[in-house]
Amino acid sequence: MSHHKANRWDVFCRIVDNFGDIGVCWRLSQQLACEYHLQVRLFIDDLAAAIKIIPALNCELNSQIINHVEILTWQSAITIQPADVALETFSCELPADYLAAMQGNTVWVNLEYLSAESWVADFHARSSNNTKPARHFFFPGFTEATGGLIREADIFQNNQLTAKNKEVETGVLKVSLFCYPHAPVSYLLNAMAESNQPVDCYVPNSSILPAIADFFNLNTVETGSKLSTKNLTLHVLPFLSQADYDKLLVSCDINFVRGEDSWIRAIWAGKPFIWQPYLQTENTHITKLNAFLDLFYAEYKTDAKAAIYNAHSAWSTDDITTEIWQSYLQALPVTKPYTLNKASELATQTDLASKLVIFLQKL
Ligand code: TRH
Repeated sequence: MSHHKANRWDVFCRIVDNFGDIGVCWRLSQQLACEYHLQVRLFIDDLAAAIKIIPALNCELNSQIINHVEILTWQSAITIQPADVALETFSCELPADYLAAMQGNTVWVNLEYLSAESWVADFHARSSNNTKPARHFFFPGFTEATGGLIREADIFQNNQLTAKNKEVETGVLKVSLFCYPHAPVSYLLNAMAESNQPVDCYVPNSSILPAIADFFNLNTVETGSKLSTKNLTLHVLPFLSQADYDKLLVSCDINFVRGEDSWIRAIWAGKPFIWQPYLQTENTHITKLNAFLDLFYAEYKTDAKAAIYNAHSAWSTDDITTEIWQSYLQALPVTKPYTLNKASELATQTDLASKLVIFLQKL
């Protein structure tokens, strides 16, 4: 087996919509640079969009170094000497000139979307020889037979320390809310308002603010607003840095998360969470949702399991009734230790960056 020298990595990120693409690419690039001391260049097609996740970014520059990662515009890739590894993300397609310049020296890997479905293990680490050079497929996942989950060194342990320091019983349930605008937001807020327990709901600024304004009969809501009705108090936060968002997740009792990256952050926060998958055609997202629930809650043995499935299914399909929400809350004393335990179990698996580095060394 030949051992490739793989110190220089080029990561390619095309921002399709939302923050998942750049959220994952930025997190992973920093980890490869800071924890593995690799030389990482991150090519981004839309710096103006990326600034949301990388606030230090200067959109005027073709090249800049932030936290040990060199960030370049997409156009820069046209004239550049390819690195040892070209990491395409989410099948974004490498720039044609870059691809032509790769010749035999660059290993080409595509980082796929995360899914808990069982087929992932079979497809992980396969290669296609239809292209020159060959294209390798790296599938993240929840079992050792897959490419693993993005997890920075000590993040889970550090989160647990933060959680311990923050623990104060106030009798108020803390919920964070990050979801797609088509989620049944008003049903959820209504269920929280009508529930028999006071709720503090924290909403980082996102595309659901119009739905929140609607619920409170307002034209608009702004960052910093505090809105109350019955048992619900809603706090509109700014869009947080990735690190501050992690802290929010750790400090809440329940986290609503979505897509790809916030989903995994919720797991490392170790707190009960409700995940909304990215909407896909033919209900593919519901298949993904159920595969995840079956995997994550496999050892959840009580009758309350239905409450978790019902809450997820309602959140991803139509409405979330007061009854469904109340049942989810009733199950919380069981869900809480279960989630922490499951998260710590997942945190013992080899993480995605490690697996990627090992994969490249072995190719
Ligand atoms: O934004 P998303 O919906 O991203 C999606 C998914 O990745 C989906 O699979 C993909 O097809 C689509 O993009 C193109 O959700 P996600 O993945 O959770 O990404 C959000 C990122 O934003 C994540 O890195 C966390 C970060 N974030 C903050 O930094 N601050 C915040 O306040 C919030 C709410 C999120």
